[in-house]
Amino acid sequence: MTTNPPDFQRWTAAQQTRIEAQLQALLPSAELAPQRLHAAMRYAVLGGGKRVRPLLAFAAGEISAADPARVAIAGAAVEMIHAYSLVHDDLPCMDDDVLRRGKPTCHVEYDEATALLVGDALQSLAFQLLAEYRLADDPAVQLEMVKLLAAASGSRGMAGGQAIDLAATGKTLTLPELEFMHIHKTGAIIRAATLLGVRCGSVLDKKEFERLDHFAKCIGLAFQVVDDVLDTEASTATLGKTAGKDAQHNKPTYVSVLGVAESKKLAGELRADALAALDVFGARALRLRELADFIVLRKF
Ligand code: GRG
Repeated sequence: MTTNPPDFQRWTAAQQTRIEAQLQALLPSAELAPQRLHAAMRYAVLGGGKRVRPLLAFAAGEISAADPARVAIAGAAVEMIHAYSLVHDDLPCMDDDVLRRGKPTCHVEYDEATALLVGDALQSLAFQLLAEYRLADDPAVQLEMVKLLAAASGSRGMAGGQAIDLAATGKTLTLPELEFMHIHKTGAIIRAATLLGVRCGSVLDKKEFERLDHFAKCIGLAFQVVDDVLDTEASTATLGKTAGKDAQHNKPTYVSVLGVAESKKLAGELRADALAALDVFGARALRLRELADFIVLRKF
């Protein structure tokens, strides 16, 4: 495995700047009532995070020649869902954490009730955006996009995965059970980001769409395998969130089930599987290939 080339780093920085500006513009101003809620929403979303999900949307959009202005809206909607999940996950009733993206968590900086509302309002805003802006030429495709993000966020997606995660604390899971949990908790939104990005452009044929879907599923799971390894190997300062929490909370993870070496091997296998799925796209999938490497090789 090689590290990502400078050209990819420039592309990433440009997309991150673009999504930051888009989020800035789409989030309600902190001057607008209710000011405290809006300030807390901006606190939770702006100025932090790797923006992996919008990056995947932009990269997938390159496959279907999507208008980046459309992808930026779709990517912002997904990032709002992701930010909401982090705010709620950090609450005392869930993971009870004080540090996120290198700063105090939302409920620490504001209060628990505000953090709860931040998550609620971000989720609503995400769907408002998907309904308000023209993101696909065919309205039926746009409706599919709304359905895709809703399914990925709900009880058969991220929220369901989180429920399984909470119930699994202190228990031993088999590898298939662990995989099921992570495909839902983390993988569903990563998959949705990729598919929403491509849906902003020309319609792929069935085979192409299935290959991209396979890529998205593999890379979503790889993301979580790497996340589990980083939780044991990286420092709190590097991660910008409390390291070592999985073991501390006695949570089943890839590391607890497989060990570090086997987890790294699995991440490599998932990366290879993801990359093979992109063969059909040739040069159009350059950024997706590079992102797959970034997700598997990242140190934070
Ligand atoms: C509360 C409904 C609800 C769901 C929470 C996604 C999730 C479910 C919780 C987040 C906690 C967590 C550590 C999940 C594992 C992987 C993950 C999503 C890590 C954070 O994503 P990054 O690394 O974060 O992309 P940044 O800050 O870079 O955006």
